[in-house]
Amino acid sequence: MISVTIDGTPVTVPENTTILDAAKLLGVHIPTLCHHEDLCVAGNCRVCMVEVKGSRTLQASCATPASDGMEIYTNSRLVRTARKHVIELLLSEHRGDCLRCYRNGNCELQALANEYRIDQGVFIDLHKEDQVDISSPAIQKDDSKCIRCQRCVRACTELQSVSALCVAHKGADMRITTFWDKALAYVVCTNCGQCVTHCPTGALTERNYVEDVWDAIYDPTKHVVVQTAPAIRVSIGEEVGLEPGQRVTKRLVTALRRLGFDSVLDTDFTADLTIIEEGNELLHRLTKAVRDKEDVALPMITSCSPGWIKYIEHEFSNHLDHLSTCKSPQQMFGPLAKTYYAEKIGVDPKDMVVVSIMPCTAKKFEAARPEMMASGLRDVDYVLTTRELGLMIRQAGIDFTKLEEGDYDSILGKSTGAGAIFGATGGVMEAALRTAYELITGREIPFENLNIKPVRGLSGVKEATLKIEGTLEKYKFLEGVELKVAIGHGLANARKIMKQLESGESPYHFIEIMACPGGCIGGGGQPIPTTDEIRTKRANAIYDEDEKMQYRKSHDNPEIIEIYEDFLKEPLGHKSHELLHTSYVK
Ligand code: HC1
Repeated sequence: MISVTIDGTPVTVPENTTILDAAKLLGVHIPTLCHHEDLCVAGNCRVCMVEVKGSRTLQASCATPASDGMEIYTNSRLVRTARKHVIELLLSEHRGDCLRCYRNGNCELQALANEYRIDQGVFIDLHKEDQVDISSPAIQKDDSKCIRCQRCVRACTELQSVSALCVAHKGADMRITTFWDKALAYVVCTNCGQCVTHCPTGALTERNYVEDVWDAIYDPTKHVVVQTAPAIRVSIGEEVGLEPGQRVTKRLVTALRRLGFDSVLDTDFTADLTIIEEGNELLHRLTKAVRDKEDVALPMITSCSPGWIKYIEHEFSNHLDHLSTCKSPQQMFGPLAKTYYAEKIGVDPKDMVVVSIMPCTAKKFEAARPEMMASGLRDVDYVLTTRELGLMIRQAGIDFTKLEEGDYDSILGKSTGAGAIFGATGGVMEAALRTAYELITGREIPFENLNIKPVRGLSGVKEATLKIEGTLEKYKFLEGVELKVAIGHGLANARKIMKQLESGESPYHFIEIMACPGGCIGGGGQPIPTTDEIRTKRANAIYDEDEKMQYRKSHDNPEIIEIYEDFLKEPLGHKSHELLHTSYVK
């Protein structure tokens, strides 16, 4: 441990603690822009400068370790003046159309300019042409608002191992760009949106479809169906002023009705459906491999996360046969809404508009993929992020705290705890194991074993082994098999898992991969900020939701039973293949 004084107050901290973190321990806030706790130190914005006694220059507190006996001043005249100049310089290169900016009110640069009362300045437009890249259906990049802090570049490289964004040129010409300066739609971007959630300003945002959705709602000829992703119910609260980690499912339903959606339905329902289809697919592959000794692609890997799908298509396209052919729950919902549900409620599918509320920017890209037209129409018309839904709720003047509770419509509205936990890393695996156990053994999983703890939490790659015992007669060939599973979240972890698979050393039968750190609760469309502390609160809320549900296993969902009896007939059957399964692009 070492001792330092900060603004005259002594504090003891572990060795190698940065000045920034030492100050935090003491409750002293030092402003930063390039720093983000998810990312490595950059030290390039210089906003966090502090004075250290005996040092000739001011020091970047995020990049300077405290040393024993250091005397640090975070708020001296020198520091304040220098900090103010840095903010002025950043503002001089930043298009300050704050009133029209999507991040107005949630922009770190705006907050600092306000705090330091920067009331005049000159904007030097460094990037006159092609400032706004709207080539991607998911993400928008506006260089005129970029402060070159490189948080996006680090998120893309460190968290996601994608490196679609990079730094080019030097000095005043320096900019954040892509390989050969191509538009986002034409590079290896996975649309995951981690650049967006790590951007301090409005330089990177999701493509916003709020007005299109309002138009659909106001159109009396349209029946507008909304589906809500598992993670939304534990994060939308943050967009309307609640603390992270609040479960607001029933109020969310009421808010959506108040906004004017005609049918309020749930992606958790199709998450349950995914478990049935994917669980049977896994059993089918295991049967071929273990009983029939056929050469079949194992491990099978989940396919719910569209950022992950784009990543494997770009980076490991020789291994696409390992992906489950199941569409994601979002894309299972779309064609079911425009066929089965449309018929049930007597609406012409052409007059139906399907809107998804997702914690994910890549879902916008997924919905726009040409193969996602199993209903004969575009299956999902618009995808809004949690942030966009928050905006609609605020625009409509809805006070979330005063909303009464509501229930989802039926059918495609009922779900189980297994569907809910899809939103956290490890959740798909846990849901699948709950169902697989009962499918294989014909016995009910003991209540105390419903929470499968080894697959939970924020470790980058998690693994578990389950010995299969006491099988039904038809699965006798699986008796004694040790089922090995792994879970990865964040594409840098996906790369590790895929490298192992590529080298022929993957010991697993089944792998879950989610593109974003923490899974969908940490998705690129989630409230900003998102940090590990917030991810943990959202995940805990998801598990709490699960424990409070009437049903906790997908195969117990009465609406799932009904849709098979009524329409799909059997898992992996003809209708399922037509509507619920897909193939991938090399
Ligand atoms: Fe997800 Fe999924 S869990 S991918 O993380 O499988 O986005 O929440 O909706 O489709 O259900 C996201 C979340 C979401 C799908 C489901």
